Amino acid sequence: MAAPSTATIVLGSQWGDEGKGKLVDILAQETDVCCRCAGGNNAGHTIVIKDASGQKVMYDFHLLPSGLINPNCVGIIGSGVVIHVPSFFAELDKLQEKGLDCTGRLFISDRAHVVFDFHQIVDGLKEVELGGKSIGTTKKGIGPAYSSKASRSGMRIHHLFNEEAFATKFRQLVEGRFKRYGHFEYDTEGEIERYKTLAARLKPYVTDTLLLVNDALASGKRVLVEGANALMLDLDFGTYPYVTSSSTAIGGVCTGLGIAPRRIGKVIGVVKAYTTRVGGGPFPTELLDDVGNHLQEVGAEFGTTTGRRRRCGWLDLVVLRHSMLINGYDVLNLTKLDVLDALPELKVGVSYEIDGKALDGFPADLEVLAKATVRYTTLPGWQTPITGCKSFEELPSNCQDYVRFIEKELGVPIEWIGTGPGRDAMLHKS
Ligand code: 2SA
Ligand code: GDP
Ligand code: MG
Repeated sequence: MAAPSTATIVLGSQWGDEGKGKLVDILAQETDVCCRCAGGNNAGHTIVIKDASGQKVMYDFHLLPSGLINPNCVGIIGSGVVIHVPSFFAELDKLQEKGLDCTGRLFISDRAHVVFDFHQIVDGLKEVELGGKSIGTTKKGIGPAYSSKASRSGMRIHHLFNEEAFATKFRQLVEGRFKRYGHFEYDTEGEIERYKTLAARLKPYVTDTLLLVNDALASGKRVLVEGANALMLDLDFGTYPYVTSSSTAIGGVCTGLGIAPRRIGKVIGVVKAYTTRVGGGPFPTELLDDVGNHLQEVGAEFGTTTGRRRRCGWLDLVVLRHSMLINGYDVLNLTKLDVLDALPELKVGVSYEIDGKALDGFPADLEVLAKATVRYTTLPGWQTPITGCKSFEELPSNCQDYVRFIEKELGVPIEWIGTGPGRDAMLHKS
């Protein structure tokens, strides 16, 4: 029997949309099992590949692991994920239409929590209550579903299979929301009926994934974990309250899959060559000028799930050091370097200062953060397209210097460099 293996972990290091999906798809070509451990269908992972006839095909994954593009890869949705069952099927059907059959190779944890439509309605109502201080959520019901989980009133996937108990609990949950938010339009009995059909369709996918993933590791299978959202959106370590409601950091891998820390292998941080954020909340290196618009347009920075315009700014090393401290990246994947091609000079945020004194870490208190100014280092641009480059050495020297500067500042090697959206636009730097 093969020696036990460890899982390779891909995590977002900034505020999300670094290009995790693309790396996961590439790594999944050599992977047996690909897992999601946190978040829900708020996530959006875009993958651009060429089919056998050379036609461009785009996939957008939300709840399902991106590794499923490899037809031999098994997908696992772990207990830390929150699942909106109709969206799960919508995504599955869309993949099927594109010729990707997941039958028999996709499994959902029976311990995962369910996101109901009323969670999504409540998500919208909470945002309205917050007024000008709204989080800018995806309105997918993620926060309210994790709230139900934490307050021990949520429903897990296994609850869907006990019709009578489900109906009673479901009515109680909806009544609770009516008490809190006033009566909103909701067909409670219709939903209970709908979930009978959904549960029957869901049954073949549901299992104790805890055993599945641990068996895979014990038997030496190659296991890949796809992080969702990113470190700065982590419930504990992100810019709270402008965060998502799950543990997007390395800890969420253990709690969201039920694997021991010693089963964690290589941890890969995905770093966009600049910074973006979608939704509300602080963004110290944000550019509200033509350069910001340039990054947004050239980088096609629109939300994969909601289509919202993403805010753009310079690379922020304070964010990345904070991220590195918590996730302990072994290597990095620097993505979207090509988006910087046309810029004559590039700034990189190197420290935050208050009254001329550099802060030690990333501040917990957003009021402190608001008082800080960013100190930048300026590097020359390369003003040459890099998408066709096939090796690190082929990159213009200013571009190589930008990469080396980041490596040196963070003290972590950059193993891959993204030079375009396609699967083939990824350099492996030795
Ligand atoms: P939520 O819906 O409760 O998780 O929102 C809370 C905050 O988390 C942010 N968030 C995201 N940020 C970046 N990308 C995400 N996925 C989509 C994408 C986003 C989209 O891939 O583009 O399509 O808009 C994502 N999901 C959640 C969110 O903006 C809030 O700031
Ligand atoms: P994720 O949430 O981290 O998986 O990232 P998203 O898929 O939400 O957003 C990243 C976007 O950038 C997607 O549209 C990708 O196709 C695209 N992308 C990924 N890597 C690169 C790259 O190196 N260059 C360019 N130009 N686009 C990239
Ligand atoms: Mg995304």
